Amino acid sequence: MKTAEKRARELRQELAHHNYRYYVLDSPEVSDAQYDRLMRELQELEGQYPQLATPDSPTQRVGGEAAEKFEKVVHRAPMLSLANVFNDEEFSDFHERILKLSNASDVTYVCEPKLDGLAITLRYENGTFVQGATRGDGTTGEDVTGNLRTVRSLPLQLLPQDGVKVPPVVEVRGEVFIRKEDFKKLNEKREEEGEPLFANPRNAAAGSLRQLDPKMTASRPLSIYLYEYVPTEGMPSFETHTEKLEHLKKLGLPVNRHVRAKGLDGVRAAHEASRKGRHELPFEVDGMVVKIDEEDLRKRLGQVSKSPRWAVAYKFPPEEESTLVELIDVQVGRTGALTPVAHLKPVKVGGVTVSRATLHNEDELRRKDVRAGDTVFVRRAGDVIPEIVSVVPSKRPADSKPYEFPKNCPVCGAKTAKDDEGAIIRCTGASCPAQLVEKIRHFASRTAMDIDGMGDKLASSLVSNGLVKTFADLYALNKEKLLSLERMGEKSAENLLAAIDRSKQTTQRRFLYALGIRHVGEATAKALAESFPEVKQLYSADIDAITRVKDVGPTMAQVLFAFFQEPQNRAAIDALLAAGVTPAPPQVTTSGPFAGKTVVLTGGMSGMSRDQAKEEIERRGGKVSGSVSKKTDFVVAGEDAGSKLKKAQELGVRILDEQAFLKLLQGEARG
Ligand code: 0OW
Repeated sequence: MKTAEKRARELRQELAHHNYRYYVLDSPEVSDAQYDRLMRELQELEGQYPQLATPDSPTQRVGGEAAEKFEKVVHRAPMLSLANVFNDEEFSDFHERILKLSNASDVTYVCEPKLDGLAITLRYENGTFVQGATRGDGTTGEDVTGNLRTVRSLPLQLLPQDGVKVPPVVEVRGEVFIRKEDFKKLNEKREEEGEPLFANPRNAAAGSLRQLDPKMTASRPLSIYLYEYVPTEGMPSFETHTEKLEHLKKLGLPVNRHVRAKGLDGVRAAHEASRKGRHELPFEVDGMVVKIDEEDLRKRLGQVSKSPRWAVAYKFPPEEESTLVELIDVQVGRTGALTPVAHLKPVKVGGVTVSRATLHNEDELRRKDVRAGDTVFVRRAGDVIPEIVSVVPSKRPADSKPYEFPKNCPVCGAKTAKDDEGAIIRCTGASCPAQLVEKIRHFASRTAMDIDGMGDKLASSLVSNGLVKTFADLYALNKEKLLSLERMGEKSAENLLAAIDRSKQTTQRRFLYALGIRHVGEATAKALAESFPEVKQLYSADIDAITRVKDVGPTMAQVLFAFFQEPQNRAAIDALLAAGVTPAPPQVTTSGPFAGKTVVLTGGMSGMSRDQAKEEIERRGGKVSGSVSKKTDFVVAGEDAGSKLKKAQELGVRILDEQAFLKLLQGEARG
C-alpha cells in the first residue's frame, strides 16, 4: 500500500506538471499517448486502492450527481463588465478622458484578445480549487464548481513555479470558452446524434457550463483563460497588470497571450493587427480588451457603475454583408430532421465566399421571418457557420410570402411531424433514403439487433448499392449479393450472414429499440416491451394506452402513436416478422435472487459486457442503477472497480465479485 501511495503521489505530480507544460506554457514535454499512459496507470492504482483517489486527483474531474439547480454564490468582490468602443474615434475619446483624469502625458495599455465566452471566478484555498461561479449580475453568480472541475485546463491544484508562494486564498477571474476546432467537432457530433446545432461557440460554452449534470459538461470541450485576480491576504501586489498576469502563470494558471501598447498609436496598431489576425486565432474573439497597465493609475481612476474606467472592450466591426435570399429549401438530415437552408446570392464575408446559410429550425426561421426574395445581413458565427442576422424589411418584394415548411418529406414523401421538443420538424418515414443509412446502422447496433460487423461503412454500401431499402432487406441478403460489394471477402460475407441470421432470435425490447423511433431509447423500449409484449398490440394501442407506459409523456406518446399508424412503418415491421425475426416478450420474473433488487455494476468483467450483465439482471426482475446509495442491494465489482466500490464499502452494501455474481445468476447460490 505504501509503495502504491507513493507511486500515486508521484503520478499526480507528474500529470500536474505535464498539464502545466501543456496548458500554461503551451509547450508539452510528452506526447498525448504518454500522458494518457500515465493517467491510466493512476486510474488502475486508484482502482486497486480506492482510498488513493483523492479529490484533487486528475482522475476525479467528473464529479458526483447532477444538481437539481445551481446554488447562488455572492462574489467577494464584484465582477465588473466592460464598456464598449466600436471605432477609433470612440477609443480616442476614452484615451483623452484617461489623460485628463490622470493628468498623465501618456498611458501604457495591455491589449488582450476579447474571448467570446462566459465570465467566471475561481477560488483556491491552500492551493486547492474549491469553488467556481459564473458572473451572474456581477454581484451574485451560480455555483458551477462541479462543471468547472471537468475543464482540463483548469488546475485542480495550483502548481507554484520559480519559488512563488501560494497564498492561503486565491480568487481569480477569467473566461470559459470553446476553441473553434472543438466547436466544429462538437456540432458535427450533435449533427450525428440528431441534436440541434449550437449557433456559435459562445452559446455552446454557456450551454455546456450551465448543465446540471457534470457528466454532460465533461463531454464538452471547454477551455479557460484567467485575466484578473482579487487582492487577498498573502497575494503580492504588482506595479503593472503585465506582472500580475505573469504571476498568475507562475501559480500554474492558464493565461492568454497579451501585448503592451504605448498610447493611442500603440493601441491602434495592436487593434489593426489583431483584427487582421483574428481568423488565425484558435478561438473566436469579438474584439480586444484594452486595460491600463499601471496598477496605481487604475486605482486612482476606479470604476463607474459596473465597468472600470481603466479598461474598455474595443470591438471589431462585425463581419456582416448584405445579400439576396434566392430560395429557401430544407435538408433532411440523417435523423430525419428537416433543416431550413437559405440559398444566397454568393457574397464574401470575412474573407470567405458564402452562398448558403442555415436557418437552424422552424422557430429560428419564424423569429427572423426570412423569405425567398429578401435582402438579408449574413455573418459567419464562430468562423464556421454562416448565419442570417436580420432581414432588410424595406427591400422586401411586395409579393413575398412567409416560407411554408413542407407537410411531406421532400425525399420520401412521408408525413412530417413536430418533435417532442417542438423545435424540430422531422420526417416520420421509416425507410426514408435520407435517413436509411443511419437507421440501418442503428438497427444493427450492439444494444439493438446486435448484428456483428454491420457498421457505418457496410450500411452505406448496402444502401448505395440498392441491396437494402428496408430493414427486412437485410434478411434477404445472400452470399452472392454480398460478394458483389467491394472489399467484401468470402469469410466476412459468411460471418455477416450468420450474424444476421442469429439476430432473428431477439427480444421485444431490442426489437422496438432497433426500429429507431425518435427519442425511443433503451429505457423507453424496455417499458414499452413490458406493456406491449407483442409488437402488433401497438398497432391498435390508442394514445391513452401508450401514455400509460412508464416514463412515456404525452408528446412521446404522440410520436409513438404516429409511428405505429404510419402504413410504411407497419409494412416494415410485418416484413421483418415475415422474414423470421422473432422478438421474445420480456420474462418478468417475480422470484429469484434478483427479483425487485437494485444492483450497481462497477469495473470490468471477463465473462460478459456491462450491457449483457444489465440484461441478465433485468431478465430476472432486477433493476440496474448508475450510483450506489442506501437503496442498493448489491454492488457487482469487476476489475479496477472505481469509487462506487468505495461507497459500497462505506455504506455496507453487499459486494459480489464476478464469480459470486455468476453463481447467483445461475441460481446456485442463495440470494
Ligand atoms: N472576455 C475577455 C475579458 C478579458 C475584466 C476585468 C475587470 C473588467 C473586465 O476576454 N480579457 N478581460 C476582462 O477583464 N474581461 C473580459 O471579459 C468581460 C468579463 C465580463 C464581461 C466580459 O466577458
